[in-house]
Amino acid sequence: MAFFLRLFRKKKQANMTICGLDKAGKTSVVNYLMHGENRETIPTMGVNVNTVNLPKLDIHIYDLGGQEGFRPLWSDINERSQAIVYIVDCTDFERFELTKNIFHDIIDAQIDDNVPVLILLNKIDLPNRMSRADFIYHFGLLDLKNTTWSCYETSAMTGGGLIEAFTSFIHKLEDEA
Ligand SMILES: Nc1nc2c(ncn2[C@@H]2O[C@H](COP(=O)(O)OP(=O)(O)OP(=O)(O)O)[C@@H](O)[C@H]2O)c(=O)[nH]1
Ligand SMILES: [Mg+2]
Repeated sequence: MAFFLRLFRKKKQANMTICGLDKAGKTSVVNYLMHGENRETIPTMGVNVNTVNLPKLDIHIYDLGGQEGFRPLWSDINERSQAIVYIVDCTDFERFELTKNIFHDIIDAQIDDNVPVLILLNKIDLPNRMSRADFIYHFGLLDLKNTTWSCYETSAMTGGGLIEAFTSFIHKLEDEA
């Protein structure tokens, strides 16, 4: 009986939000995940939603617009998400404090402690970038006591690091489904 119930049980759903400042590479990362290649993007106006159908789980990916005017939309979506991906442009030293503050506001005010957080240090194909170790320290990741986080270097231009970053993150979501 349990076997038949499993066969006909409705598949689990999870929302995954992709956050980060405008031009960090959120849509480019989603494009690489969906199509296996870099595709030209335009700034996201509001939010794009894509669904990935895995055997045990449907993941609804919310790719948020990062421009200032769209950021007030984030909290409602983050509050309904089971996973957060936060993307930082590793060459954007000028807006480091801004993106750090926005990140910590999400962690402190918009998600529960049990929501896993994947941080991508994106655009590693470019020169003059911050190192992962410096980033982890200065971004305050070591101060996060209750959040399960992981941090990977990625390039949505070459695809570098994306498989490594998402494999264990998505398996974790599947296991929890
Ligand atoms: N060199 C390099 N360029 C990238 C990378 N990822 C994104 N870009 C470029 O950065 C620019 C912005 O990328 P998007 O993916 O549109 O950025 P976004 O975070 O979705 O921006 P908003 O939608 O405005 O919030 C585009 O010109 C991309 O081609 C990367 O890993 N390396
Ligand atoms: Mg975008």
